[in-house]
Amino acid sequence: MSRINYTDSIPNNVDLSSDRRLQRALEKWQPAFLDWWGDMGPEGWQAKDVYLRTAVSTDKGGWAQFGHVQMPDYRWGIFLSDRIPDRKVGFGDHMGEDVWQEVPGEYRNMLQRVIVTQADTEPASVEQQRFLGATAPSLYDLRNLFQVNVEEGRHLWAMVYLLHGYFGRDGREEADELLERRAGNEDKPRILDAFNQPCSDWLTFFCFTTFTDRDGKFQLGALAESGFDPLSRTCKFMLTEEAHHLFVGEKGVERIIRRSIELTKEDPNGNARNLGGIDLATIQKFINYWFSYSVDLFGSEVSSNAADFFASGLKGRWNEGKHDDHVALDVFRNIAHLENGKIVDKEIPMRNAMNELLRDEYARDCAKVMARWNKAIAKEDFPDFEITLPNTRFHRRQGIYANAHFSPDGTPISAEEWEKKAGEWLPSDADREYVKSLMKPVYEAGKMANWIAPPRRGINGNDINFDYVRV
Ligand code: BYC
Ligand code: FE
Ligand code: FE
Repeated sequence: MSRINYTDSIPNNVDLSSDRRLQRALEKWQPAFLDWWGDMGPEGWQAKDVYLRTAVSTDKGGWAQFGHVQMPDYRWGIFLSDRIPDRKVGFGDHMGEDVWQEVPGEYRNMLQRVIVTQADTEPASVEQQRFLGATAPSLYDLRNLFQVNVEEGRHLWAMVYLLHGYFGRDGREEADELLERRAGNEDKPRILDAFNQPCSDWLTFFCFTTFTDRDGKFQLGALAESGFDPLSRTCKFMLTEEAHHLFVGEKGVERIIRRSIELTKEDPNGNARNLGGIDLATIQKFINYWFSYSVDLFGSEVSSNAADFFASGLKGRWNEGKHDDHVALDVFRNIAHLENGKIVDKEIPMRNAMNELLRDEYARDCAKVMARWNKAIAKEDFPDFEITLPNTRFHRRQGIYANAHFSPDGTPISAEEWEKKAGEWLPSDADREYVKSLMKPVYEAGKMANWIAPPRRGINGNDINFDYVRV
């Protein structure tokens, strides 16, 4: 099962050719996808050879094959992790029952909405990143951008397979609409806020792949627990691709930090900007911005939707298997609420707090990234500076903190104080302009833009000066 069939027009490991109707429906969607990719995918690079990895199987280890391909020839397809025999629903009201191979009728709408929401983020991110190829700091980075882009395209395929395969005509209509909404478009925006924010410079790209792709890691992890088996299996394989996106983000920011420190030390006034770098204060602001937009993606702290997702067995917790109690009834957790200007804990039924539980896991993982960045800073022998993660209450537009103001440490503050301080905490227009002014392409193999340190090693055992993209 796990080996992928590349002779079909749509590569797959789901024996697609045995279901002619589904195959035909997907083959009709395929040209629409390719048109969308042509219009909204990486601008200006479609006819260049890019060193990309393609999945050859879904087995652990060694699933990827590397080679130069032009992006429109990338073999997007449908790759699910192997079915686990006798798998049971692992949580919620159906705990212990056989997992579903077809959509359970009573949960059809809910399940479709979750799949559409997940699906919508994938093409959105490609749209947000489509102009970055014009300003890549190196061929190595350019290749990584395109790798992320083609895989987000594949993630769209993963979800469209579910919509076409299990939701009939409604699913096919949703699949069409996924190609019609546009990131940042006022009339037909993408569903979730973070996916309508501009991503027009590389510091933003690396923060996005660190923090927003990391929401993907945790949402996919929760959906990999799903009692709807096809969703679980497809999310499991998506997670293996996701790991590279997180690597690109984390190492990208780290390289900008390292270079920033070098330039700070070199400049007599200790300001990296004087030598064409990005100062650490600005990097911190971008981190604050993307962390806060990404914590919004977990939805409200108190959510009946989340309770329903869990109860129905459609969306579990992170590492559900590690919990002792998989039913989560008659248990509570405290969630900090703002009341009359003060933070007070309130007991919330656990199922209604599922978004917050997942956000906690996410924030813990982000804190580990900060620790690794701070270790890199320490290695550069640069005392007295640490990157910090803002509190999850800071700068929120979703959930129970959305209509109030908090400092980065989570303290409630007045609207006036927010107005005064926001410029110290979040990128100002001038900061964005400055960062944008540095974005000049470097297309010579092995060379790096001045504001970023080289990576420690290349991709797939190749040198840094390998021709990752043939310009
Ligand atoms: N922006 O109870 P609430 C990825 C809506 S990233 C706008 O608070 P719920 C990727 C919500 O939809 C992973 N709207 O939240 C990363 C609801 O609207 P409706 C994406 C928002 O429903 C990088 C209303 O507010 N995957 O893969 O418990 C590159 C109240 O809902 C937002 C998923 O998200 C927001 N930030 O949970 C490429 C997994 N937050 O329904 C790819 C699937 C909430 O009343 N999605 N709303 O009209 C879900 O599980 C849930 O929909 C959410 C929201 C966790 C997002
Ligand atoms: Fe994705
Ligand atoms: Fe991703």
